Amino acid sequence: MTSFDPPLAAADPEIAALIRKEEEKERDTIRLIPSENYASRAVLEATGSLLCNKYSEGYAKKRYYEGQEVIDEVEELAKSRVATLFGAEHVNVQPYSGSPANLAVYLAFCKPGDTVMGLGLPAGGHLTHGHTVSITGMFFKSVPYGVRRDDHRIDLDLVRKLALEHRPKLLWAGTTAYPRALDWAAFRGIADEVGAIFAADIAHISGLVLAGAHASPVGVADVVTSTTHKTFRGPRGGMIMCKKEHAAAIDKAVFPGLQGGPHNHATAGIAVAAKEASTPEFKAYAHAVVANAKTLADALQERGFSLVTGGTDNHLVLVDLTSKGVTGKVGAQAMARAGLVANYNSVPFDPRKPFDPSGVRLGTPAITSRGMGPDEMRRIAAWMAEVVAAPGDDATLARIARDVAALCERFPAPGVTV
Ligand code: DSN
Repeated sequence: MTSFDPPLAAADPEIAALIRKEEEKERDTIRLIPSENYASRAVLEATGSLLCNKYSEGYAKKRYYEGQEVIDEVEELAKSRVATLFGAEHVNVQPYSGSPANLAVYLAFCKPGDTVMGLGLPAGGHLTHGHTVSITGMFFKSVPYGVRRDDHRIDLDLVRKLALEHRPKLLWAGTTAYPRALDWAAFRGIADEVGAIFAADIAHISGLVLAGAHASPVGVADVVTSTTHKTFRGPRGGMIMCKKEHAAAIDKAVFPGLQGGPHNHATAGIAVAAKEASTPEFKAYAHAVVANAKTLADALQERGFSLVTGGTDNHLVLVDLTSKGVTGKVGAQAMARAGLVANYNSVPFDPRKPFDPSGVRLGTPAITSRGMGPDEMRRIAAWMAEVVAAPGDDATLARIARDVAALCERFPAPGVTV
């Protein structure tokens, strides 16, 4: 049998080589994309396990397939660990990722055509909070709210005004490119005033929330969704937490409403990540993510960069490169050649198109997982200043890329084995 079951390097050298190449990239570059992180070796091992072989439609003790003794235990362990971490009444760990988790919320509480409200994508919201090109903007009547023109912070007066006018069924609070803390209580108040379900999407900040580095919406919102691979540092996946009264509706929406069999290997990875997140080390990590983001923001401002909202409360910094005379795309592409991997991003009221916007989005979750601290944040800001001053200067970019790789060598990345 062994001869039919060779290891990856022998079975498929092409894919093995590509995985190794990606591992080298993740090892040798400074990864600044705020939605990315390094999953630990233990999380990777669980996620790459043969639990992927099993079909388990349903929930523990109520499956449509036999042989679930082990899977039931894995899923229940993942659920109870997540529930304890966040203080949640009910948890579902089956969503394949953040977008399916959010779709389950629509399915649980809305009918097609219902009115929904969320932060508009151009202001830092997520596609699935009702953006026009998303199914959530096509099948529901989406009324986006935005940020104020003067300080680029969420305009809660506008949220309330729009909510009173449009009486949404569902009100989202959650962001992908917004550097400030969210006022969960204010959203709760507005939802109550208009009889809306209040859904908080904490995909970007779930690791910060569970560690107390960001206020928690659990127990405030009716339902809380998250991915599991960002600041939570787990495998790619999704989870939903809700009050007990909504448990049946949420579970039914995930399965059979939207999905078939859960990805049991991902569930195991979530369980491992939840165990890791329960440690004092993880709490220190989450607070360091925020401290690093603040140091990075200050260092960038000292070098004349213009930041959306003038700073950060969380894990990300949104830089408007207009004053530096480069677009977000040119800036992000030059940064990548220098080993600083970020993504170009729209800034609020951006006059440029999303495919070549004015900003770059930076985040500290991955670099903090490597143990980088204030000195490295200042170093990164200095490199960024050099890059945007000479985005076409190949020699400068190559020299910075070498220095970046040398710095990375001092900070081994979790999960990277090459
Ligand atoms: N939009 C992704 C990001 O923030 O990178 C997450 O869904």
